[in-house]
Amino acid sequence: SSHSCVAKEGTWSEAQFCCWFQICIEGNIASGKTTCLEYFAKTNNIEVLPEPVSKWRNLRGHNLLGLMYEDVSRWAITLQSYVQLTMLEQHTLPLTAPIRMMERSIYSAKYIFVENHYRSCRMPAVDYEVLSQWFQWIISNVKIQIDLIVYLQTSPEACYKRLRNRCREEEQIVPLEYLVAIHQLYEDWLINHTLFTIPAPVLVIPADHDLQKMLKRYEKNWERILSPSR
Ligand code: DCP
Repeated sequence: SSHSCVAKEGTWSEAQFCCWFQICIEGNIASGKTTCLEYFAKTNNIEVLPEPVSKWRNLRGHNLLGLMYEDVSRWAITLQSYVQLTMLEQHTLPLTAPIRMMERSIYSAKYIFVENHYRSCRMPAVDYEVLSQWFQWIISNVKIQIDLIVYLQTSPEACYKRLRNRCREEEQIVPLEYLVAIHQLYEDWLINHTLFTIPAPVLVIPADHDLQKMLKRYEKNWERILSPSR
């Protein structure tokens, strides 16, 4: 099947989706996921979910992201429980178009970020176990459909430069080593296959290039992303 199915006028209903398809964009912090989503948001019949990071920065006035970077051991569990919830919300929202694209997934939240905090001994084992139990329950009991993972593969150095340039206040204390650790986990998970299972086929897009070149890349990979053979 292809994505050429056209909806009747009016609102979408699931019956109209002969081929609905869900894509997660994965990659390190500041790897360019938002730019990628913005590019595809211009396409007809694609629903792009806004990134929940604004929620993480303001939960009834609490900045969970800021707290986490200030004191990882104390606040990582707090942020990551809320990340897990907001990701679950996104995965289970009713579809409004035949193709859905979202930034990251409940999988990378757990396999990359929680795992990194735990391995670097900044998350107590008890916090890790509680998050793991929640995660296992969720993925065993809730249908989370992912059909394709697009991995924006970057060098940690390129992400570090972008992160410094964009000046998101909470992130200014993030050291290069943190991005190196996240990068390594992503590589082990999606490329080396030495870490956890992969929930969907992976399309790798090298993403160290500047914005213009990246937009060209997306143009070139348009077909492969939106209608991979299956
Ligand atoms: N974060 C986290 N734990 C997660 C997911 C994200 O601590 N499970 C943090 C890392 C960043 C911030 O949240 O400081 C936003 O992360 P993203 O990489 O999702 O968003 P970006 O805006 O950095 O992505 P990009 O620049 O690729 O668009």
